[in-house]
Amino acid sequence: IRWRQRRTPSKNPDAVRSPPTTPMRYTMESYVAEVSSTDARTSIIFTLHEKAGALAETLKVFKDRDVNLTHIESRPSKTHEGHYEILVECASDADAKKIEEIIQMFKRHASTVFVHDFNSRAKQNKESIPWYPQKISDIDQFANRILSYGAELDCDHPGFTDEVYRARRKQFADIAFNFRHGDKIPRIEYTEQETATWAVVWDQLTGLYPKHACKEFNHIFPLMQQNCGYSRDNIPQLQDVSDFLKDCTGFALRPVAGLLSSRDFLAGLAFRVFHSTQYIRHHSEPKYTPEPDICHELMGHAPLFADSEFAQFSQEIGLASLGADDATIEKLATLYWFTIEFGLCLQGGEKKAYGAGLLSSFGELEYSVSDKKRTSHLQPEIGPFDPAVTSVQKYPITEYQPKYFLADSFESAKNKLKSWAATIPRPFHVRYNPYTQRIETLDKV
Ligand code: HBI
Ligand code: FE
Repeated sequence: IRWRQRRTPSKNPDAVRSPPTTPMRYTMESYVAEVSSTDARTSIIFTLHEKAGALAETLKVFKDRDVNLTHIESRPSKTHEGHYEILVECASDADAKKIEEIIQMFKRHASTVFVHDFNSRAKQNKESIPWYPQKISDIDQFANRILSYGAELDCDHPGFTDEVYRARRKQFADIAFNFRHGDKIPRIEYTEQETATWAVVWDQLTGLYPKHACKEFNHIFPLMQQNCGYSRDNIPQLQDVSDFLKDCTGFALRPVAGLLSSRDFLAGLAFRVFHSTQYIRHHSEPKYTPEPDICHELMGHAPLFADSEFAQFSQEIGLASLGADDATIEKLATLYWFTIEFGLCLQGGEKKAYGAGLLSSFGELEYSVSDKKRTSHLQPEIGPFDPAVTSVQKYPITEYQPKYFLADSFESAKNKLKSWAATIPRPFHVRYNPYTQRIETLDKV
């Protein structure tokens, strides 16, 4: 597997983290709020559900504190159906303390709050924490900011000139684009041609698994055949695979329309959500794909999310990424690369593959674990998995990896990752509450 646009910088708005959400007592309701202030005025934009009295209720927050409003506007929200965006401006002579109280109020009630303090940019940049999803449905927002639309193919893509393939890809992209948390993933009737492509990949890979895949993978793979439709002649449905994973470890699949930023992609893992493509590579080159496809996701990634330790390891990478600075996100994406994509582990004195990039690549799977030189490639270098070292290793994306990292077990990799993650400069701790499917944020003191 060779994906091109791997290393895309994540662009995140200046944003300040809101404190852990408390249950709503007040009926004030806001999904998103954005606060901008200059010496002259403070403006607040908030989103309200269309409901009689909702606006009056919210404006009461200002009235109760004697803060005079000099301007108010409303418009239907383009991003939240049935909601209105309200802009209010507070008078320049308003009491700063009162305004701060109001902002805190919004922080308690909005799922997302952006604060722009134009008077202290420098300070703001240093202290601002990138926004991150706090509840599982916040992941819906990622769909609006994919870096590339999965239906747009590069000119060197094997399906570039195939109109039928391109139309098919658009169907998949639209399904993913319209998917919302809680929806069932639409079932696909794969064509004979698509299923034939899957069978070619299946035949190649399943022959190598007994010898080269890690024991956890080999334990789970037959279970996928029994429980969620894995077979040579059937492309499994994402919903069935997701249901099975949910049963095993709570992991869920979510269709994705294109490439996500590392920040968004990793944030999904914090909620045990894995973004998966649903289309298959072009039939003209069944052994090659320039981007992740369903063969890579379902043969490479999905089985190990049914393993408890591997699931925990994956979630730890995700949790470490929440609100982290760009340099840390880069390190975590590198750790993801050398573990979840290209990881090896030592079992019974032998190297075995657990990374999805290896488990879905006929050529690289053998190359990565063999001690003998079998191909024209040089033998890869192998180092012990050590987050401090692994996280800064450079890597190529369009050829076999020259270096792999060897873990002792998923449990040990998880513990090493947790210790390393504790050294990430972040002024808060996060933990996941599986009952509410929310991130709980605790300030470090
Ligand atoms: N986006 N849709 C999608 N699929 C991936 O596998 C993916 C991604 N964005 C980033 C990414 N993978 C990783 O390479 C790391 O940057 C996390
Ligand atoms: Fe992958």
